[in-house]
Amino acid sequence: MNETGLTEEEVLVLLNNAKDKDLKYDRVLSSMCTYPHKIAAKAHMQFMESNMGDFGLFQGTYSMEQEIIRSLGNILHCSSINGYLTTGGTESNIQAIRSMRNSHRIKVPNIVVPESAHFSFDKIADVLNIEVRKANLDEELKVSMESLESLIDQNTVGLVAIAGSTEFGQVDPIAEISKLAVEKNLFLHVDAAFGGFVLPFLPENNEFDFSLPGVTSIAIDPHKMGLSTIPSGVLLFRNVEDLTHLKAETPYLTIDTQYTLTGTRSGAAVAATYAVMQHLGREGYRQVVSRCMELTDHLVKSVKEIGIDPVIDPVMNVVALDVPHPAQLRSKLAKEYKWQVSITQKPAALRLVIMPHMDFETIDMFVADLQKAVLELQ
Ligand code: 0PR
Repeated sequence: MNETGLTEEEVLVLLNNAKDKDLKYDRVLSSMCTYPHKIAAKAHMQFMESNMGDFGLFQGTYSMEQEIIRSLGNILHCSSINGYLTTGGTESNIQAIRSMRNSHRIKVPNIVVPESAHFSFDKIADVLNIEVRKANLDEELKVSMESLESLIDQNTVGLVAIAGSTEFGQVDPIAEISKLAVEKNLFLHVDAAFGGFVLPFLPENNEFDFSLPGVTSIAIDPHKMGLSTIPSGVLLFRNVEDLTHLKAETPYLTIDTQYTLTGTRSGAAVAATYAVMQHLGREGYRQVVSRCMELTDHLVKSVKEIGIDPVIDPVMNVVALDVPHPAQLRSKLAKEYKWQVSITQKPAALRLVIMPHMDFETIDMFVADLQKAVLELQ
């Protein structure tokens, strides 16, 4: 920072220079984020000073947060819903596991998660000092029930299931896991950070939410397929007691207690999420998801025509392609063809996320370049 400040114009030049170095989403097939809906961006700007860490001062924003929680409870089949807006899937997962851990008095607690769990669970092991046991996947890349069950012991405080895995977009057998959780009296957290704004809007009925009696909490991110602004995650609990395991006294605020991990929290993200949910409605989200699925189907059909198969038939708008040398292909596509794609670990494949910023023409251009890049690597 200089002693004397710059003019607004000078600062805007600096901002534009930085913006020019950022990639636009147009050729990005590796991200679970996208452009926020216009109305979300507007709402975000309107509520930028609003701090949900002391929501006694911001009752209007707080009422919007409550409405988001109620609406999502409705969509995810729970009338007794409790929760709050987090910064995203990582915080929601941390808090869900922290609640499980705090509700038990076990010296060396563990949780069992699918091997496909997001890397936030590795952070959780470290932050919460809890053992995270990873269950094997079956050939469809869903968690194996046999492996999951074999890892449970008397120190297990809960299970995790994924509704839309980060790498493959796969959904675990959550109805079966829910049964097991009820039988063993264990908490069950569903990580629907990505899939939460996809599965309810697909024509097929994928059982993953509170309609399953064993599900105790769900993470769902408006800043991914919800078309809200960053940082918007939501953590939902079926039972209010599970939220109270996260309680902290806040004697000098306008509120007496906080259940959140962060103190100061973005009211702008609350307003943005509320605005886009009100504006799109279920019908609007159905259209967003249906278009992403049409694009995904088109992509899969096109790559099959050039001899490339998906690792699994896509369940949602995440596709992993079985290609030779995925890592080299990824860097070739980035350097020579200016496409951002990512890769999966096990099995190694090329990973594409078909977000709302994609269109048919762009997919066709990508597939043409993919074909060239694959040939060049042979
Ligand atoms: N759970 C699941 C299933 C996820 O896919 C992710 C993130 C998280 C939790 C964590 O969410 P937050 O990142 O909101 O804390 N999945 C993407 C990933 O790690 C996030 C992402 C988004 C990555 C945009 C890249 C990118 O450009 O792959």
